Amino acid sequence: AGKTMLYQKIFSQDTLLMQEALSLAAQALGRTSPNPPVGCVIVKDDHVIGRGFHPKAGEPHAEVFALRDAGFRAEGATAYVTLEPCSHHGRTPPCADALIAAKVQRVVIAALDPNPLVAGKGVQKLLDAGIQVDVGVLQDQAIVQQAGFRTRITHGRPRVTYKYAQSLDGKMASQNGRQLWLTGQDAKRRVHELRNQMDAIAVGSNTVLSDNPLLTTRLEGVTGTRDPIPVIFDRSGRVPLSAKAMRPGAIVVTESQQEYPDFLKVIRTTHLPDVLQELGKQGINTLLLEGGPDLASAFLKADLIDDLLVFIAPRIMGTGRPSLWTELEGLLDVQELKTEQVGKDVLLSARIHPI
Ligand code: AOF
Ligand code: ZN
Repeated sequence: AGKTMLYQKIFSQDTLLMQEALSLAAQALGRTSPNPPVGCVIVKDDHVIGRGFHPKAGEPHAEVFALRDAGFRAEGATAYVTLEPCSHHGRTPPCADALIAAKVQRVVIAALDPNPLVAGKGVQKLLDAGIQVDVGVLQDQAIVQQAGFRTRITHGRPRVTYKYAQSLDGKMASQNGRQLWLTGQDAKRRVHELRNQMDAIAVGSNTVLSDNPLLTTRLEGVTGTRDPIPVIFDRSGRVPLSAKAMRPGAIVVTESQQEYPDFLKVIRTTHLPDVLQELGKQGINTLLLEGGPDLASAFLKADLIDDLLVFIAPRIMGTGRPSLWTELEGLLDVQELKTEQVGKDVLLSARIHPI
């Protein structure tokens, strides 16, 4: 019994410290692409002596910030990292080498790095240097946090989350196709929190032409927010440059041969698998699909929706257009269906593709 209790104590301490590393990583969600969000905590004699997270691609990795914070005290300490320390020379030197040089005694890792440049080689480097390595603490949470990066590394495209709101009777827009605002303030805030963490946001030309959306992050009382990159699906080039979403850095996806100013990026195909591969090449890890039922149905038909976030408003619309209308062969089962109350609305989340 004594042994079991000791094990549980150590185990729960690992969990708690990895939780802190995950919270650090979360501060940079939506800011690190094409890199993953990563957090690191360095612990000695039950005290946290160093904290760090990867703030942005090109900047040092999480481990380096945490080691700098800990200084010489890192010798003999334990490092908790949410992703396997890298073993390669990328924009920065290998973190595994930095941990070895700092003489840490043990490294606890939440999840291995799927990047073929790393993929187990980081762990091997640490083991070869005589460091104790434990992998898998809060692995599921880490994988969810790194979902976009992991999808891009393994499939070459961003992870796609289709977010929409529907009435209690499953309608999204009125009969004439106009989108109505269905949900309450809390849901709206949640959507802006989401935009703050997603790399890019996809909309169709119908949405842009009828609503002229800003597609920015607006969170009252929150500083340091950032806007996702608009990805405007405009097959025949109908959206005018005066549309608010056509801001510098926006991506236009079109079959039209018209010229666009240099402040826009243009993808000259609307074949969805190709478009998404191109977005992946541009380093986009996460794509929030907000585009209305036409665009979303095309994504679904191409099997390119990974996750669903569905706000259900406590209102009935009667006649109207459903949120998805594409023809499927049989039923499409989703995984991990969860519910959450958000103000007066209900938020359903589900995965179509596992991470
Ligand atoms: C880590 N710690 O905090 C992050 C890692 O070009 P670089 O040098 O920034 O390397 C990017 C790759 O490093 C990225 O694709 C992923 O495999 C890993 N990210 N690794 O040890 C970190 N952000
Ligand atoms: Zn690294």
